[in-house]
Amino acid sequence: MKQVHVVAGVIRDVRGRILLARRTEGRDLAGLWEFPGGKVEPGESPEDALVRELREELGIEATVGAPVACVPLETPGKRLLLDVREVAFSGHPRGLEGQALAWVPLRKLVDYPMPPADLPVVAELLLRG
Ligand code: 9L3
Ligand code: MG
Repeated sequence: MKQVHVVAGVIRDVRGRILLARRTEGRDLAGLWEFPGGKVEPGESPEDALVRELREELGIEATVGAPVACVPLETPGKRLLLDVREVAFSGHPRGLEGQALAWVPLRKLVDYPMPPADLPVVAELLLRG
């Protein structure tokens, strides 16, 4: 079975709100809100992949911090591992691939429909408070 290693960031503004990105039409899980990130490429470290993805998708310069959650998920076609890290950044996030962005207070994260792999991440963030 295909193994997919995905990295994503918890990106916070000065008010503590968290950045979500909406997956665009024509991709899997279109319309759902996710922690921004993407696939680790062969030979790439998870940290380098996250910095690259956030530069490509949001135009920010990220510094990868502490682990938040690591979520294994098996779907009919593939085995996914979602590795989520805290991220510090410089710059102003923009949806460079046409995706909508939202800054969401911690307690409102549950109002945003998300891919299954992102839900345990929300649970972990809520536990931490
Ligand atoms: N995925 C789930 N949650 C996330 C991210 C960034 C990605 N926070 C899933 C969606 C896809 C797979 O990982 O099934 C690969 O992501 P992408 O390369 O399509 O963004
Ligand atoms: Mg992506």
